[in-house]
Amino acid sequence: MLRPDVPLDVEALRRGRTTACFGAVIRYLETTDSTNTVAQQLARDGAVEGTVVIAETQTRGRGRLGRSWASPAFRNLYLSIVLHPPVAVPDAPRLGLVVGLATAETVAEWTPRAALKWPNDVLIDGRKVAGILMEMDAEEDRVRSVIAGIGVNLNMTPEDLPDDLRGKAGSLRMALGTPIDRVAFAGRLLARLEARYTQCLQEGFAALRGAWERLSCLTGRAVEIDDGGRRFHGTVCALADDGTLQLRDTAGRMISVVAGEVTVIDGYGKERADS
Ligand code: BT5
Repeated sequence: MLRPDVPLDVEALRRGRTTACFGAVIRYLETTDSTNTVAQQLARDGAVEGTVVIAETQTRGRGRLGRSWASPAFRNLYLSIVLHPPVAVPDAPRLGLVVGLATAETVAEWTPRAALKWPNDVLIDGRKVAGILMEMDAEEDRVRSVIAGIGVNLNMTPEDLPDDLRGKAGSLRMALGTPIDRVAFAGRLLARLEARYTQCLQEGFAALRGAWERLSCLTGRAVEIDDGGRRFHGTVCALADDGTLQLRDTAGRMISVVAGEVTVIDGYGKERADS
């Protein structure tokens, strides 16, 4: 049985670190409003790249567009990482896809049923198990910092789920039927994040596109995408080298979507073409 209140062994995480930079500094908090807010403050105070904030629970865990992130204590992973990417402001949003890929690849170490839903949700059997919140601090054309906030539902049980998330959210434990070692997961996540982030900076996002596509559960699916004003309908063809989603609409025209909420018209069915 999972004991409900066992803190994450942050010393074991530090000792087992396999990265050069990510997680060299870890700020561990039992409770906070949002790990992204703490990381933003640390970045403003000069925190080095790879500084990590982890909390056992968040009182105001954030999703995108003012949405909230359910953060029950001692169950899951709520982690933010300070980045100082040497990229132009318009290129920074693509890093969200990189963080999503690394997160999905980590989940895939535990289950081959892991899938990516553009832009960066991680699903198992159509249920969301991880979400990413990227927040940038920029001045004119210079990126000062980007905070990558990652929430992964590791040991959450059905009883931990708020009513509105039932049927929509899941956890690795719910999917696999066994408790998940949070230290092992966090260690692998930091390793994969550092590897993919470094690769993206050195080789460009296009080098990661194939890996992203292989985990995507959207390719070939009929979707509706709301970009906050317009609605696009079409079939997902591919992810472009610049991170935009390529749709073919009913008239056969190709559309590039930069950002938005995706609804899959006929459900997920089979998660990935190869699973
Ligand atoms: C996200 O937003 O998916 C980004 C979530 C990022 C959370 C991390 S935790 C560490 C760091 N600190 C923070 O304060 N945030 C980051 P979005 O795509 O807008 O999805 C939000 C929606 O997901 C909500 O409106 C719910 O429908 C659903 N949701 C909320 N909590 C969830 C959970 N624990 N698991 C699965 N789905 C959830």
